[in-house]
Amino acid sequence: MKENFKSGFAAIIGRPNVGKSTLMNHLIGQKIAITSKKPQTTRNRIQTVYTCEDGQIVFLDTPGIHKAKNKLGEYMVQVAERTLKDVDVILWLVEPTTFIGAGERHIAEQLGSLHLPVLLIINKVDTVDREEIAKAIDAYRKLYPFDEIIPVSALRAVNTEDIIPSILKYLPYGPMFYDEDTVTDQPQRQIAAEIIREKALHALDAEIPHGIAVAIDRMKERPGKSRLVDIDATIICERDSHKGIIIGKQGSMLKKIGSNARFELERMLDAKVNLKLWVKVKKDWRDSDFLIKNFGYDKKEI
Ligand SMILES: Nc1nc2c(ncn2[C@@H]2O[C@H](COP(=O)(O)OP(=O)(O)OP(=O)(O)O)[C@@H](O)[C@H]2O)c(=O)[nH]1
Ligand SMILES: [Mg+2]
Repeated sequence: MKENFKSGFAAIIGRPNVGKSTLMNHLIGQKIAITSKKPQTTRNRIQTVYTCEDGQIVFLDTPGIHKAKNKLGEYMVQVAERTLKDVDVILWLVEPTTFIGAGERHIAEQLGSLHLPVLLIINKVDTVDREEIAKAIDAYRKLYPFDEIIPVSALRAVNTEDIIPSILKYLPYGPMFYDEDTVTDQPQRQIAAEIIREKALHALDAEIPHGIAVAIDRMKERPGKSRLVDIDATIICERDSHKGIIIGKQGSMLKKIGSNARFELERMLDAKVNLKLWVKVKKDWRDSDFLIKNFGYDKKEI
């Protein structure tokens, strides 16, 4: 390890759907956090590790900061806002627009009291022309005294190579927190549940995806020469009518979610996967303290 090795924590924050999880996966070179075009995909803090010759960055991907409409939403916003307090540098991701709304102002206010280095990452520059990027930079410059402003496209890997060196500038000198092979400390069961939830998010329309959770009931490798893992999981939804849609005509929707999830689970586990999915209704679970905790969103662990 180099004598002037740096290490520290970098929070990735921003409004829902701006591309936080896409960027984190891209920077560490592996898909750990699930992503989707629907807002409020990430529900927990997701920790990953990037190690290079010059340092180690522990990334903390967070749920999008939004106006919560239920207890799960409140939990998600708390996760994001508390993450800000224990890091060395903040990456604030935004869309490439000049529109700065109440949501952005709310984030800027919180950052003001922290006195931490803040890098503004203007993401999705592939969707606009150069002029609009320049206008967005100007608009945000007026909002907050950013240490750096980096326009990128996380999806198309444009200009993202500037991010790691910029983060390292603001980290203190220090030893590794994790050994250099570590990519994440998320338990495999949790990643498996998230993969299933992602496939459900992709397959389902409209309001239903927001109201689902996934619980892994069993995940066990069978003894034998060739690797085979049995996974039993339950998709929890909020209404009987949603259950019907998730199962689909003669089970077609559930089959689609299952086969898409199995494909990715097999890649992750490097084993054959025997996946069984069930669907259960827990009425308005997102407003029950007991149930949200039960499905892995525990306020005490924030
Ligand atoms: N065109 C374009 N789309 C992007 C880019 N980065 C992310 N996206 C898309 O934006 C959508 C949201 O991405 P996520 O990474 O899930 O966003 P997020 O900020 O983590 O969202 P939440 O977890 O809901 O807060 C997905 O459909 C991504 O493919 C980009 O650079 N360009
Ligand atoms: Mg996300």
